[in-house]
Amino acid sequence: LPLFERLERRIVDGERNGLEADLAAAMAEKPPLGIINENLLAGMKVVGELFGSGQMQLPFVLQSAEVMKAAVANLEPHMEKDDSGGKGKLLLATVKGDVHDIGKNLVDIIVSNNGYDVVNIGIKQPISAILEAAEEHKVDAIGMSGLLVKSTVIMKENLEELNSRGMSGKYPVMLGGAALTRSYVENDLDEVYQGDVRYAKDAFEGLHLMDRIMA
Ligand code: B1M
Repeated sequence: LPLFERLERRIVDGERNGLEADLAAAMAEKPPLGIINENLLAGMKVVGELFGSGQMQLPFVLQSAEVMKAAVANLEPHMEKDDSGGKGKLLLATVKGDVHDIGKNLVDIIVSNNGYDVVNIGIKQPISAILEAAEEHKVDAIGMSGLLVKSTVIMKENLEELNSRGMSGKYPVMLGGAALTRSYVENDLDEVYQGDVRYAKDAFEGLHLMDRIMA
């Protein structure tokens, strides 16, 4: 297979052998973010389709996710960056009950490479832990990620918790993840949250939202 198709195929097949060499060759042709967006994410999309239609079993999905993570970790040091920090601080968490973190970690990379500080507290985080970290680190915004349909319900409950603790005015909230839709966030959840809640379709929109929040 040609190089870029081979990279996509590596994600689908969960094939790590030779990954570094292919990534090095790919970086001679395009920037790391282009490789992630155009090739690696295309592979993850296929994985999602195969899994969703019952043609791929969970352990293989996990292997694909691991190759994806290894590829991103390999590319990350080669990205152009302004990692001086200081433009503002974002807390990131995957919500309670949800282990998916590839998307959240991409948001972390893009936002922190563009002059923001990110406090990434990981997966399966209950709202109590999210709020504790937000207060401790004095963040400017809270970002929650979730890929399961049930995570969209958890996000709603989390916003209600922020309301009832009187913290909605303090924390703008950014939400992302494949199970969300823009209209669910911007219509339904906007009705629920007394503060500012916004939807980010991808990591770049997350960065633009941070720019708007801090403007
Ligand atoms: Co899971 N999984 N999974 N899985 N998995 C999905 C989400 C699913 C849609 C697959 C499918 O059926 N087609 C399905 C959910 C169905 C539903 O809820 N209706 C599903 C399921 C069912 C499950 C399990 C329940 C399976 C099981 O155990 N039987 C289980 C859940 C465990 C749990 O969470 N409690 C499970 C487990 C796993 C693995 C562990 C094997 C693995 C995750 C590994 C990991 O993340 N460390 C995994 C994977 C890899 C997927 C798919 C195939 C790929 C997800 C991914 O990484 N995509 C996924 C299929 C799909 O999404 N269509 C699927 C690439 C990533 C970059 O995209 O995270 O969407 P994404 O991020 C995007 C944007 O959404 C956005 O930016 C990113 C791009 O720039 N974004 C944000 C994300 N978060 C953001 C936050 C922001 C801003 C933007 O601001 C805060």
